[in-house]
Amino acid sequence: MVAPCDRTREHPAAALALAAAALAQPTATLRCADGQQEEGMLMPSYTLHFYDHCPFGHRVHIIMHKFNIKYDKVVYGYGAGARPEENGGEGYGEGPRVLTGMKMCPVLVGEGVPYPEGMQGLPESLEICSFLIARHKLPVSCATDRADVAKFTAEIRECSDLLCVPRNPKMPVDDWADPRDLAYFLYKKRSHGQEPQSEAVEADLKRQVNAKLLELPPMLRGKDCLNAWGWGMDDVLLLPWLRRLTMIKGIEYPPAVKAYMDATTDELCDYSKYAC
Ligand SMILES: N[C@@H](CCC(=O)N[C@@H](CS)C(=O)NCC(=O)O)C(=O)O
Repeated sequence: MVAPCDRTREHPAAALALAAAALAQPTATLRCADGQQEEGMLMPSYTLHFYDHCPFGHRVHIIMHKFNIKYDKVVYGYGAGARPEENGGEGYGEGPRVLTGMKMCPVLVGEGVPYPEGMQGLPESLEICSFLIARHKLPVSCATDRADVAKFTAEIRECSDLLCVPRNPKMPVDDWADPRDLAYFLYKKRSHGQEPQSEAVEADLKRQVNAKLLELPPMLRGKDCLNAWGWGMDDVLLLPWLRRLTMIKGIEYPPAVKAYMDATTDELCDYSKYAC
């Protein structure tokens, strides 16, 4: 399997070694919010533990990439850390459990990152974003809880969930490097009632997604962002669900939506190249 992005294959011992290295590494020059280096300030080193396909982890990648915060990446096989006895026999190894005791990503590791008691990393995507925003004084406006955005996000998630089930494992990322990763993924989805659908059902779901996307342009009140006062957490919360759509062939992005998506980049695999 070809991994198009630079990432390290998960292994419990390697994860621990990386975590320890991240803690021990000296600091470098701090980049501030506009990506410029600030004299005399120090940039802590970070390691982000994640799954490429995870929209929650994507929130953190967006923030770190936008503000030029350097980090090493450790991508996990999706089955790593799942307990076979709790998952119909699927799962293997320890995965991210070595960091937090939980089979859950993303997790941020690094010097000065406040770990909850008993953990070797900070879990929870929004806590990681909040920590980074506070520490690096990033100009990111807080989430507004806009009702129209919340409704749109819930609906686009709902009509794309089933389309992503068969496509996610076809993306060439290390989440699926081991056959046991796919087996666990399919088990997990099945246990939530999510199975691959017939062509006819998929065609209908694609129509729903395309219709939904037409609702987004008038909700973009700023230049390539949701709010008139600029890019912020509302965008960080929505964009990962739009990125997920790029693995689906036949999705039509209105020009304003395409511009909105293109305006925020990250370092993850470009799913659009592999849309199916
Ligand atoms: N509340 C968590 C949710 C993270 C989450 O659900 N991550 C998923 C991947 S998208 C996960 O780790 N799932 C583990 C599993 O299902 O085995 C956050 O925002 O960080």
